[in-house]
Amino acid sequence: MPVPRYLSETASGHGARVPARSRVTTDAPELSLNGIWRFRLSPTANVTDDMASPGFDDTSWAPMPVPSHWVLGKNGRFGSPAYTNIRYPFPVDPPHVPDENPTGDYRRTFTVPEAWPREGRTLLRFDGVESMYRVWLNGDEVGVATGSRLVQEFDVTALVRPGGNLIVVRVHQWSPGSYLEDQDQWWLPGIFRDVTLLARPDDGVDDVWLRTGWENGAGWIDPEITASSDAYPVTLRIPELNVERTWRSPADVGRFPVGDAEPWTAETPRLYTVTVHAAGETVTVRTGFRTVEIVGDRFLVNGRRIVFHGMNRHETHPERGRVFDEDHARADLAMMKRFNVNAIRTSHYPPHPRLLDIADELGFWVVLECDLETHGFEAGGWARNPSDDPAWRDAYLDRIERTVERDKNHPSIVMWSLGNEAGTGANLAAMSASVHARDPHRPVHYEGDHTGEYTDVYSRMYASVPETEAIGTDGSSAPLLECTPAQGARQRTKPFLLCEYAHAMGNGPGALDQYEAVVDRLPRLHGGFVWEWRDHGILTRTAEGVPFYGYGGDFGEVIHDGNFVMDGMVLSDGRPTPGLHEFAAVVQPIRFRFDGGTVAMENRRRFADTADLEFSWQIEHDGTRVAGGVFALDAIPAGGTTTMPLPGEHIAAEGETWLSVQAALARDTAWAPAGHVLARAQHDLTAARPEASRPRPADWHDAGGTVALGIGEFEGGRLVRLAGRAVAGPRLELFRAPTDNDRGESTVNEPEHQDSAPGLSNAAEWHGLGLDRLTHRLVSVQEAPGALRTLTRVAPAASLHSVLVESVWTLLDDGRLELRVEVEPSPGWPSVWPRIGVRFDLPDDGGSLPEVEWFGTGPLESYPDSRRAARVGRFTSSLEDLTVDYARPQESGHRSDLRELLFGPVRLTALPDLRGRRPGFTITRHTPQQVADAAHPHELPASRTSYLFIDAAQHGLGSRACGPDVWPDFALRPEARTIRLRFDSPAH
Ligand code: IPT
Repeated sequence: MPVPRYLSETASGHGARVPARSRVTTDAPELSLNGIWRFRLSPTANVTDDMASPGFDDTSWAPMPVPSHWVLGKNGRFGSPAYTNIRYPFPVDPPHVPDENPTGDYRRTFTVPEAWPREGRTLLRFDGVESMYRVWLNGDEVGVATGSRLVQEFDVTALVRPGGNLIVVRVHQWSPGSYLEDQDQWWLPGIFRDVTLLARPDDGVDDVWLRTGWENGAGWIDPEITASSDAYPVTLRIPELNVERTWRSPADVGRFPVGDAEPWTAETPRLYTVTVHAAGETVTVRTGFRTVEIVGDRFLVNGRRIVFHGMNRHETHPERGRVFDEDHARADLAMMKRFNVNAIRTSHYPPHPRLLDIADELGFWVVLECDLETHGFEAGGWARNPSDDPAWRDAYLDRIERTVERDKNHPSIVMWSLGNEAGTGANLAAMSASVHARDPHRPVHYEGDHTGEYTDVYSRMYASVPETEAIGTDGSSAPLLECTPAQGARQRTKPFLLCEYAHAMGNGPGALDQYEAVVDRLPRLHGGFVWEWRDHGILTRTAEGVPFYGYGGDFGEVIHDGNFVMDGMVLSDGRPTPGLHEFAAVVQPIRFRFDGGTVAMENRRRFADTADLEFSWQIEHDGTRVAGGVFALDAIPAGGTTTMPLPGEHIAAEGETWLSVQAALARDTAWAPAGHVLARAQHDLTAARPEASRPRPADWHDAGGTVALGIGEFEGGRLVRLAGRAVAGPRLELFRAPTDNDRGESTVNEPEHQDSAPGLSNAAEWHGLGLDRLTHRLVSVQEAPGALRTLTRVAPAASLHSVLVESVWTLLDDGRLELRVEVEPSPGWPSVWPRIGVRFDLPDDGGSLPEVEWFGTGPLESYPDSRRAARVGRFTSSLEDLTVDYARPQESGHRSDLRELLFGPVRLTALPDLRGRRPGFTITRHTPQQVADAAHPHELPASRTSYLFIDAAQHGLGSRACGPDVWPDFALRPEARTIRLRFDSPAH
């Protein structure tokens, strides 16, 4: 039984395939074939097709929902999901795939209703099947198709019968099409989108394209209607605008003005319902009026330059995989709006068609990408890459045609993208030409066209901040990737965007604000799309039944790419990460500037004024609100600034005084309730006052026994109790559980980045130096009246490098206990350090886990290059919520600039050092060494101890998992540091 011929052909299909057309709402009959089908899985493609015949007995087959992926939800009964990033999970032997090719057969019967029209055609539509499938109806073959995330219709008029029908679909996991679908995601075979039977009246509207524009303050429509002459007269109506146009024949159809229309933009997503009525069918389209154009190096919508504050969005769900769920998708996009996201790149394939309706409605700039990636050829220098092989040309053209035709009516789509990481070549150029011929009103994007031969915008991924800046700078002759000087000059004549940047894997990304700053300054730069929106974790269970989100390698894959599939701004369970909060703060639509007694409020939106927002202020003394109010101001026009006087007379004599201002939604929207804060800023009003310094006690003498100082008890120089509670410490800690960025080996380093060796991760350096395994030697313990001092030498095994730590405890006149820690590294430590801090161990007091209260920054974690979302205030949190469950455990929970921390009976006050730097704190249930050893959250050992870290400094985050390392200003190099803390017990 040889495998079928189509499994080694580059063609996109055979049989009764019909050309792609727009997805619109119609009153022509439709019958959904979603539901439970019967299913059988074969391990190879060498199987007879006797199951296609009506007489075949499928009673032993299993039930299988359509849409679904057969590898999900059945505990491995039908195979498992598999994750690879770039590598093909089969031999690179195009266009062939192995005979070991999981093949799923689907069967079901359905009844064509009595009322189904006898006239006209009947089509069978598949919205998405991975990766190649062959269809039979009532025993006869209908056709074969491929293109997993692309719609395909077949003409089944001659095969469908009134009453009962049998449909059989054979799906192969691997096919020639798989070579074109090497996206960085799970391989998930099956019929995963809808299957629908469609009645097509002969006098209906086979296709409609409402090309619209908005110019000089008015809208227009230039319709293209595909219908037979029997369909005429055709009438187009927009009831809301009192528009009605009737055309007697195809020749009459043409462009006309729609004077009273309001424009559509992502900020003002004004949609109009349009009906197109023909003799045999009425279709409905939601349209918007907007014009996209490129003028010089500016990307304009309705005449104004736009900036993409975007996300790369894959279709992913922890239980359903890529199966669409409208509520989930709407919630996803509503969350994007709440976090100031204004653009989506549909990486790396067309989403379910409904997603675009939601994008039109909520308002996003969409870059709609074709289902195309051949990344696995890169390792071989792109040899045999289909993108430049004439044998694949038709397949490429077929893919882009199906992409554009289905979605061409959506106002949200402002650009077509040919695909992702497919090298370069003639077939991509041909795709671009076909889009230009078909839709001259939308530019073509493709990142891999580095020299700019066939695309309209210059696009890059993971360019560093200096490189991005150089791209945007007039007159800069800095060389551009793979470009000759002439090609570089051409690229600099185009609008620029980062189709991927700020790789959001694990804890990070850093430097979002640095990118925003250059985009803000250089108008050629049009922002970008964070990689990526969501982690792709798949909900699974350990052998003991403990649920967790699986990543590559958790499903027995032969080759896999680990947790590289967990690089989202949103965790698998839907929780936004601190990185997403940072993004929202960096791109916030209102910018505040404090100057003397005023605050200037700038509306950074391009189209919308601020009539939807309420601006307010409040003043806090040491984190407690003492005054507040609403600013009475008129709507600030798009791009405008309003300046208001600051409320003045609330500055406290003691402690800190902070003014906070914010802009919040005045009314409910489709994506957030009234009161949702879109932008905020703070201003320090604290009155300057000198800090009284303490004399250092003299008369030290050696000591060692039990010592009591205020609320502190010491044994042999070591702290053992604070306010009666068991405590151990302080102990120097230089290690943090490496973040995914710390583990990154990316060499996208600018010459400025001298801190890490190319190709060697920070984590590897830290382990090599032994920062994770420091040993301690108590050198001396000394006492003086009201004071205790220890000197400790800290160093890793086999190392000449060391750190001297002096801890001085002093009882102050007011009864508080002060600790001063001096950290002094020996000279010559190489590499950056993860942190410089001390650890206190707090074994459980037998009670429940404490709530923690602090005055400092919050509410979430922050790091030197990611702290725009952190504000000064008083916060409380459960211990559990202080850290983030990244899919792979790693450093988390550092809160910068601590002033005061309350845990149990103890109050800790943190003082600034001589340069005004305050320490940050972390409280977790695990040491960094334990966290570094766990591959999943459930692997962390049960713990009965809380660990408090007070860090004089932490290394930045960067995005080196795939992109630039930590910017030098935020890199932590070995250096002497001082930590000063005071302890008391408010209850005592
Ligand atoms: C880039 C891919 O385009 C994207 O799909 C994803 O894999 C991302 O990287 C990393 O998560 S390609 C990369 C090699 C620059």
